[in-house]
Amino acid sequence: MTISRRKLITTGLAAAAGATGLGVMDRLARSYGLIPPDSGGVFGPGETLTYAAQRLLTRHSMAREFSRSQISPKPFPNALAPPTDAFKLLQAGGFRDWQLVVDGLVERPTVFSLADLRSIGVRSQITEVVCEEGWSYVAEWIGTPLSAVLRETGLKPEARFAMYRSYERGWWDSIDLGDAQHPQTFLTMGMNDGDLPVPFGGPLRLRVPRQLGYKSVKFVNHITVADSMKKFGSGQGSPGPDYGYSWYAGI
Ligand SMILES: Nc1nc2c(c(=O)[nH]1)N[C@H]1C(S)=C(S)[C@@H](COP(=O)(O)O)O[C@H]1N2
Ligand SMILES: [Mo]
Repeated sequence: MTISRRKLITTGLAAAAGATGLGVMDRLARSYGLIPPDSGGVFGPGETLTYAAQRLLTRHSMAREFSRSQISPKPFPNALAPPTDAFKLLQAGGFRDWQLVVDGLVERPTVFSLADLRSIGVRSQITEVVCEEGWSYVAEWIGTPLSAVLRETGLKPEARFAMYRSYERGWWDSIDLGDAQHPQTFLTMGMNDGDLPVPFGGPLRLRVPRQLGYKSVKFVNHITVADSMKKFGSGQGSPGPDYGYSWYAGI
């Protein structure tokens, strides 16, 4: 997309939102694939404008990467529900039986072990986890880019979102394919040169460094590629919007 076209669309969206509102903006945004799944919620018009503007302006931008010396010495993880017995059993086995299911609108639905993911290719990034509550820390994250995993499974033409679920009850989220295929979106297995500790989401956490911490779901065990988020939960892309947190949390 050329700059002038971008400008036209963002200006158009802003003008439409300010003036006659939502009908025009909705039509414009819809025709360019810029409607977030929570556009129908209380903050709907605002969410659409934020998401659309970010998509157009920062689709390919990178989250800031830090140097090794900037790694936070003693980050503390957010509080978690106590692990279930089934999880402890997996942990006792060194997570050799951990499975990541990738299904939905993919050419080849696949079950990956952690070793399978490693064999696809492992990379590292030093990025920041930023919680919406105002704290953050920098760590090195080691893992397999989600884009590489999706290349293994292939994507059907209708694919638009990657929905991801956690082993932890109630935790799931989704990102659009732009973010799913972004070079910094990793399925992480390691942190600061060691295995990813359980409190930080080990054995497998999806790191989405271009969005707030709550999108980086811990204990990921299932990814479903979808054309729409309508059929999941309350249809807004994640549980967040039900509690006032926007689905798109770009930083
Ligand atoms: N499964 C799961 N994932 C989760 C959470 C959680 O409680 N459970 N908390 C989220 C929130 S709100 C933030 S800010 C980050 C916190 O990451 P940290 O514990 O590494 O600081 O993880 C996110 N991922
Ligand atoms: Mo958070």
